[in-house]
Amino acid sequence: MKDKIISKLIKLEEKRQKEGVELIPSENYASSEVRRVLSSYFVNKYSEGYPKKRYYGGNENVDEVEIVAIERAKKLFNVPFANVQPYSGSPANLAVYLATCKPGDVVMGQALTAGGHLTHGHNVSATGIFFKTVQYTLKKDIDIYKKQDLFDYDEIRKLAKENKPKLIWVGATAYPLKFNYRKFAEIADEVGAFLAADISHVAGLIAGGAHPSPVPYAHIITTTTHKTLRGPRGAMIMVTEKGLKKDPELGDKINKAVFPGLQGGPHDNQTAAIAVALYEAMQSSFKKYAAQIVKNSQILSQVLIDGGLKLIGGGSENHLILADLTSMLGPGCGVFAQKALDLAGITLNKNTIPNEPASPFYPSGIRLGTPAMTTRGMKEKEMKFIGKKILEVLQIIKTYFEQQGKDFAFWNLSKEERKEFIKKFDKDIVKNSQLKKIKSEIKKVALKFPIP
Ligand code: DSN
Repeated sequence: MKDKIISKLIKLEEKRQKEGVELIPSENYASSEVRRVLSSYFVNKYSEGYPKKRYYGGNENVDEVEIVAIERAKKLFNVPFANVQPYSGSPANLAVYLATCKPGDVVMGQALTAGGHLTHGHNVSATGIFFKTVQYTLKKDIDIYKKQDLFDYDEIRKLAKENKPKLIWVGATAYPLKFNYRKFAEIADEVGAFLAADISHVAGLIAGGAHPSPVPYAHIITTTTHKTLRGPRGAMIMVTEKGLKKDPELGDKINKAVFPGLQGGPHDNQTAAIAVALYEAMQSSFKKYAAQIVKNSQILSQVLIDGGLKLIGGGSENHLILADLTSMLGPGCGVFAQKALDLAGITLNKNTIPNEPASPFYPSGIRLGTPAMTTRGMKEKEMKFIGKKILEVLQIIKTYFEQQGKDFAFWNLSKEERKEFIKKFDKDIVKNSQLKKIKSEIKKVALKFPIP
């Protein structure tokens, strides 16, 4: 490659990915076929419009690609309509608003701090700026570390009846348990709202039969294609039979919202890669993959619980684990775990926990998951190893905190002191010899499980 700068960065990223353990639950490794298709000649084409109705010529192959992708999506998820053009999850969700609501209409979704997504109506998102949003949270005054449905359906119903939303979202980015789509549908039906299920996180599990499907209950389903579904970055919007019954024009409205409502030319290379990912998800091996993701998540959860960590929902029923670090490190300390684990070659993200005692800027939890490492072939033995290493890293942070004095508590520091303390932590922790040792252990194991 002539561009030495980018070439070097690609090599460094390849090394980082190969030598590390990837636990960000929304990430995965696309197959080499999917990656190859992304750089195919389809990258060069413009094709505004839909199959057989394009604004430019030369789309005879693109048309076939898009038709194949649509048909595979419909078959895999058992729906009568699919649009495969959204550039990614956020524009897909915005298209749903455009198709079902007018600016200023009331919409309802799960609060970001309770595990929801920005595009489900958060006030900094366009969805919260152009629409009147009502946000529901999780149950309060319960033992959130016990396995139980954490949604407060009475409260959600009350909010829906009071505010009469046009659109209700179900789906999250940080919820470790299965969704009861039926209960959300009952509420949406009672107030005449569209129910949109954002299955971005669990789409691969649904496709592989390891999570219930919202198809009988929701009117609209959105999903990214690069998380558990293991495709390229991208998204799809589907309409169910129930959705078409509520509004026979819903598919057309979704199409118009995506193009020309929000987007220009679809990324045809991405559409082709989505088609390949859907083909892969239709194979019987994908069922095994989906089941193994959940199994791995449960094993990893148990190791963390046995090591003294408190997990939201008492463990995991899907691909995702949300751990509360307050009892181990105090409130606001997710950032230290993320940083130290990064140095140890384990990637995950800091995250708010339900009833967050600190703040979204300094969340008290970490979010991790198993889709990526399951793709690399890891199973029970490796999950136990990774869980043990995570606990060791957390212990290193705990010891570091103890060295700051017996009354030290990060969350008691002033705003300025917090920033200074993080800088000091960054400088000190990078020299920690135990972390360096863990990183080499992680690398040794990671290299045994190649990236596709
Ligand atoms: N960024 C995604 C996630 O990590 O869950 C959501 O958009």
